[in-house]
Amino acid sequence: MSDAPDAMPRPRLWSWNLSPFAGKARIALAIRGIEVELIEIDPVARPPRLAEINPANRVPVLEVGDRAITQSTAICEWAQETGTGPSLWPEDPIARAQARGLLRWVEDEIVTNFFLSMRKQVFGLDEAHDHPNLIANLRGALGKRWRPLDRMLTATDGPWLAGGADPSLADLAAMPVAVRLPQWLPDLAPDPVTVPAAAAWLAALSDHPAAVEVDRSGQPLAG
Ligand SMILES: N[C@@H](CCC(=O)N[C@@H](CS)C(=O)NCC(=O)O)C(=O)O
Repeated sequence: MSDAPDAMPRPRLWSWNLSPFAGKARIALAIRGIEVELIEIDPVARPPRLAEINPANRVPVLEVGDRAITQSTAICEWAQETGTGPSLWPEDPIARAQARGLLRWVEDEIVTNFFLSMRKQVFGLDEAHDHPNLIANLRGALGKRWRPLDRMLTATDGPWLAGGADPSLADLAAMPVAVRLPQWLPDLAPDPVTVPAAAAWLAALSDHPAAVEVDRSGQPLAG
């Protein structure tokens, strides 16, 4: 470890093991070869310091020196700019812009429908605001996304949404779904006969070496 005056302390990632957005940040940081100190939060008893560094009181947050980066995609972009491992984006500007569009689609249509339904099942509906059928509606919406996903994937030359040999961030964002869906809601998994590319995509994501990050928990903040 260097003791040069400008040596940067190891970044600290505030995370929750079950959060798909924190999972995405853990995955991107690991792929780019950036070691972080992982702080685990309890979502029902969040440490007061979390709201100090992120007034939205959400994870993930990355502390780099005395500054904090919020929003998982912003953390991943920082990892892209400062890390050295395989790129999270295609090189070509148009392919890169397309991959950014696909990331948005994957998060809005796949990650959110799946994890919000699980969150509502575990923590309960907000009686004042949520429709009583919300969980079933979210799961129904997820089931309707496999066909368009399958069509997006058959337009590429391999298992990944933006083509190429390595997954882009558009794919990696779904890695927590790829790992958790067979464990938690196997009946909702895409059918390998009717939507084979979608099923193969989830399988390729859960087989990827970075998938170990989905299960990675940190330590609660000491003190
Ligand atoms: N758009 C944010 C979403 C972050 C987010 O919603 N985090 C959840 C965990 S999955 C959270 O901390 N929720 C706390 C809350 O809803 O109060 C990102 O990409 O970082």
